[in-house]
Amino acid sequence: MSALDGSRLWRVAEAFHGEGCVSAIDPLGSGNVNDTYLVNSAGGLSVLQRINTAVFQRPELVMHNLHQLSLHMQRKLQQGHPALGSRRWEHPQLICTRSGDQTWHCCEAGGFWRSLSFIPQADTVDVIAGAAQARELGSGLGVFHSLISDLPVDALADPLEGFHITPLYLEAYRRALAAAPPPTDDASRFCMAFIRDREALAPLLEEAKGRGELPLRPIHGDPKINNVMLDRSNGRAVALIDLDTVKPGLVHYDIGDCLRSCCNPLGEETTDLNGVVFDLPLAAAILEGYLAEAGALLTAQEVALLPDAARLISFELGLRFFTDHLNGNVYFKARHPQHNLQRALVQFRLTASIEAQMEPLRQLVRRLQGTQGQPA
Ligand code: GN1
Ligand code: MG
Repeated sequence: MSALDGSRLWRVAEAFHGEGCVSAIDPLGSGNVNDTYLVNSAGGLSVLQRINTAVFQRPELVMHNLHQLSLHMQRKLQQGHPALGSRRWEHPQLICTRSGDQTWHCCEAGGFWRSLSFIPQADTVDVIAGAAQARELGSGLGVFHSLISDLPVDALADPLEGFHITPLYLEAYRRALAAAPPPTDDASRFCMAFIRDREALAPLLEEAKGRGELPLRPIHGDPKINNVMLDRSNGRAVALIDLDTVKPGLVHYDIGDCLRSCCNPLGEETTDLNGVVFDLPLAAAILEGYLAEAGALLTAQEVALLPDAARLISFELGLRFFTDHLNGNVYFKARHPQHNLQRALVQFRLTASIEAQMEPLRQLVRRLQGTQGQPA
């Protein structure tokens, strides 16, 4: 996406907040797909985002889902919900444009924009601080799943077809490889060999879904570590943000993404490949937190495949990053030409570390399943 010059960006913000009412606009967060800004206006702080329409080719479907989710969450927060207890919980609300009550604004000079309420007194982290935080990150995802568990999947559109369908990423990788002479550098050759050795792994979740063993549920789609907001006063999870990928899917995509992003203590942007490990005690804390909130929703078959999900979603993200590297960095924002290759190597190291600990991870899940009582 091309950058938007300052005065145009200002006019986009004014479309939501009124002419002359915006006092500051600053870049926010570290998202790999959309552009995000913190806007200070007469109404206070808000979050302005340009949806990447090369990725979300039908952004109106994203907005449809956000609206459905928002109505659902408003009801839940008004009625109260057992998952919340004394926990503060917030949901980003859509802010309408000044002219008409559209929840988005199309700017001729650049794209599809929307504005969301800002969650105050809360922060995100890119790298995990320890087991207590891991437990909260898992709890946050569990609370979110619990709150949306009765949002009917047919109320949600599919704004990103093929998202988390690993065999389709494998096909896209093969197309990218076929489009140009194969790279010969050591890092790329490592990635190609790593993928070749694990091709058979790709359909694991989709085949279980096809056999009717795993139900479609409403999911977040992208609950990585920095999409969970933590209350500044007590560190408790207070909101899930970045809701563009909310759609019907498998809980495994979410739990796998949470595990792969939280249990990699160096974070996904590290360049210290030798230091990349999957930290099992952190995984224990995340799963304890998650299952305490949402364990009762899951079937025994779903729980049994959680270790495989951690492995597969790490592998899948490595495959996605490497494919994007081969394609010339057209999907994930890259700060330098080797950035997505570097990110792929991190995810493959992480996958290998998970593989080396598969048996203890399975034992951990069995132990937690036992302490949860028998799921449905
Ligand atoms: C992208 O945009 P962001 O950073 O929230 C991607 C996720 C990846 C993540 C890896 C729509 O998320 O699937 O896991 O990068 N989002 C989309 O950091 O592809
Ligand atoms: Mg995202």
